[in-house]
Amino acid sequence: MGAWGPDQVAASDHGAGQNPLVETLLRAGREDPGRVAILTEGGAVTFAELDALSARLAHALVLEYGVGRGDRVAVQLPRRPEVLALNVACARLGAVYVPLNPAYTDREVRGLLDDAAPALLVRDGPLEHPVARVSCDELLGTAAGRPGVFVDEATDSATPAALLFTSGTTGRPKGAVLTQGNLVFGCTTLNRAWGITSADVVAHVLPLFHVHGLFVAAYCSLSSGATLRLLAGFDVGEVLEALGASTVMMGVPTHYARLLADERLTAERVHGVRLFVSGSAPLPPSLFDAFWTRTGHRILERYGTTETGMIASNPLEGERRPGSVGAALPGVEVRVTGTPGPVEVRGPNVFVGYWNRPELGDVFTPDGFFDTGDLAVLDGEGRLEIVGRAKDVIITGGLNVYPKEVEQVLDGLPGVAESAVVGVADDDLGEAVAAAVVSDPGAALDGGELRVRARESLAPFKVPRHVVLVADLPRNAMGKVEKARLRRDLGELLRRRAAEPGGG
Ligand code: MCA
Repeated sequence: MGAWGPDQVAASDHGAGQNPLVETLLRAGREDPGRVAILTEGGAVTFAELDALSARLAHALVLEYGVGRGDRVAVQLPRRPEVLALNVACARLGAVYVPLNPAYTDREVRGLLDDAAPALLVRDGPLEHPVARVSCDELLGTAAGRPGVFVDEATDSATPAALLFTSGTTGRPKGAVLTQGNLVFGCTTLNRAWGITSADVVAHVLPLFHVHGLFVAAYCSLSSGATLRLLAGFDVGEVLEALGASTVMMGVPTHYARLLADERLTAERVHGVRLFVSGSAPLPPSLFDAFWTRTGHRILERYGTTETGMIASNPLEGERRPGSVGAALPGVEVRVTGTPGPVEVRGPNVFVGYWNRPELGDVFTPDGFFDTGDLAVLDGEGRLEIVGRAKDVIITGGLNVYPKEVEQVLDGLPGVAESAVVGVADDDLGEAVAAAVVSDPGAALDGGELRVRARESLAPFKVPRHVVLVADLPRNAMGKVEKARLRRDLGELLRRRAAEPGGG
């Protein structure tokens, strides 16, 4: 298998009167419904309220918008507790949740909607697209008068639950189909591995449209009956304040670098926190060490991908090694052939295929492993060290950017003959997107102007931070752009520029 589409979704098995995802997410809360599930600046949502709101939303989705089992529901909303209720509502219907980054441009969203063909888009602003659309407040208004209980669609672990787009090396995003089973396995496994219980308060600073923020941080919290402290964004002062009353934080290395850059981060301030988790991008050992020295905490680094959820983790008890992402999680099989070799994964965490992409063929090995595209060394004790990527991807602030997608946009701008995009080292973001651009003969290009024009087509995090105009691109004898050399040359140039007086 490997290509998924509407036919497969409709044909997936009906379960025996159960819905594993809804039961997993709401079970702990139902045991103590008065407990706070989500805490925001605006107030608290109890588990009973979350349960009832998700039921009302499920009624509204069916009755007003005709959403049924297998239908996609695209959601492009800012972080607010109702987004989690909407996600649970989709699970109640056996529908497929399609989260979209609010920072995407309309061009990007239209492309994803054409592919996902959702029954409904929940988004606050207008959009030129034939899809049925409703704003979050309108949907909540419609849901308000409905019953707070709902007979959940019977599903099973094979029922598709989410479609998450990851950009690809060709520049065309691919939708990874994750099942209810993938998501249930993911959060229950992590809760055991990291000891998350109803006694925890999880400081939540991540986007709610990626695996990390939604299926790891939020799902671990909800499914264990913990309290999710949903912060408005990543304001260091507010995060430090929240950490004073939290027990767990999950973040990307940029979050930890930003906390460290603030002298208010002290051991006393985070004395109630028992666990800091990092993922989505490599955690530099220097950052691990500096955080440990300042706070006494050894950040727990773990590793995963959109297609596989979480794969490996450093231990809760025992040695957390800088530079290592730890051992395979229980129930997950990891295979690395070679030193280094590609990380291949098999298990209940692994997605079922890409949406509507039969041309990709079977994306699994004959014995059912998925190649993550990362390169690693597996040591004698089963610990993984990620040493590189086979895929041409830049990880900036925990977000993946595929150079091809950016190059296609730059190449389409007037006056641009060609471009090449690479990641360069960046203290804050880990890597920053940088572009080398060759102009058409006679064209007078300006880097700042190119960034503005690129921004019209690309979400801001994909827009190159650095645009360098060059006479030509470094190529090998075959005429292929030498990305490694370009990365080195651009890195050096940018470092020199930053060191000049007034640079930076
Ligand atoms: C924001 N900007 C960025 C990034 N984020 N530029 C490059 N890379 C980024 N990651 C841009 C904004 O568009 C803006 O540009 C300027 O930087 C400042 O924006 P601001 O909103 O203030 O940024 P921020 O709030 O400081 O965001 C930085 C951030 C954020 C907090 C690190 O990027 C973030 O939340 N990252 C986490 C991503 C994540 O959850 N990844 C998980 C996916 P301008 O000034 O031009 O407007 S991966 C995953 O799920 C896998 C499976 C896993 O293992 O976890």
